[in-house]
Amino acid sequence: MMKTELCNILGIEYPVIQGAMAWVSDAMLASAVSEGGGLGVIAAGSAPVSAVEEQIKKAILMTSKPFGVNIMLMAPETEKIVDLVCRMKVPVVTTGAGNPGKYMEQFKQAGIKVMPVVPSVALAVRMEKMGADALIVEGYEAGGHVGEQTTMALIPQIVDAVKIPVIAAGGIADGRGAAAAFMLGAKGVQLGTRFICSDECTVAVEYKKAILKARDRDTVVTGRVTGHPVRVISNKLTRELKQMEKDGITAAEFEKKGTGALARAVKGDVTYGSVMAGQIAGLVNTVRPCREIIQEIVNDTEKVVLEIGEKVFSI
Ligand code: TUI
Repeated sequence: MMKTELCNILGIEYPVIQGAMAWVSDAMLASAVSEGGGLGVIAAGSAPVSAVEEQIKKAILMTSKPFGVNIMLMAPETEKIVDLVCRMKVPVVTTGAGNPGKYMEQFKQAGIKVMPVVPSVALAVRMEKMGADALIVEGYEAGGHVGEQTTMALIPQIVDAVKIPVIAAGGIADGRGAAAAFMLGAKGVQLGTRFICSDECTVAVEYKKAILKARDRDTVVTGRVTGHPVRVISNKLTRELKQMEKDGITAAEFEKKGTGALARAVKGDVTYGSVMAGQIAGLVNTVRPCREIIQEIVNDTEKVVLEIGEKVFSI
């Protein structure tokens, strides 16, 4: 069975984490993933504290299994969200888009398991020293805010630099991707795009259809001028943004045009909204219950590791 030390640390059945996605991963999606044996994660994004509290309360009612809350560190109310998750003693916190160092002690005091997203070996080592329970290593293939390093290159380098478990994210949507990540030394996998195309994900059907329709080259990275580039599915908005970037748009102008674009996509405007998705979107061709998605990944990962590996070199 697909079990790793990460399962024991988090109290979950399978080392499959649902990537937090602002505006997308709510209590409905997170509880479905946790009920399916993985770890569901509510994204706080830049939502008000009261809305995040409501989602945490919902998740507590919808699952008795562990779940997580992701804190996006660029959000304006980060400190209040940190206080909230500590007060509510959510089982797991993941962080993204910044260094959570100054909150680590507070999380640990509340008995919360902490898994920061780290984009480099240096931050990975720092986070381990500060008491992180595991690390999420997310490559350039991922959807949303991305760094420059790929999953393939970054995972083994961070695995070699730390002792705590590493979770691979970015470019994984099936058992083959998961098996590859485990071969690189990961002890868990995190999937975002795959879980958008689940029955329980509450985004507009147009968002799911945009992913189902996407092919290998349909995602682009925009917003390099802002210092926090994002990967999205190409559409009218990205074509305009790319042109404006070529014409020398300023960071402030870019931010202004981008404001509200993710929410628009989530509500169904996939032409002029920001349809965040990873490079692996082309591999996602079905909308299924979270439980089935997890089961298929677990079954296929075991199959690849146990059966296919053996066949590769026997011609
Ligand atoms: O955070 C993400 N993905 C996201 S956040 C997001 S919301 C957003 N919307 C518009 C513009 C920007 C963001 C959409 N997708 N993934 C986790 C992640 N964290 N990727 C990279 C990082 C990261 C980057 C730098 C983590 C730590 C870090 O530290 C830098 C430092 O301060 O040392």
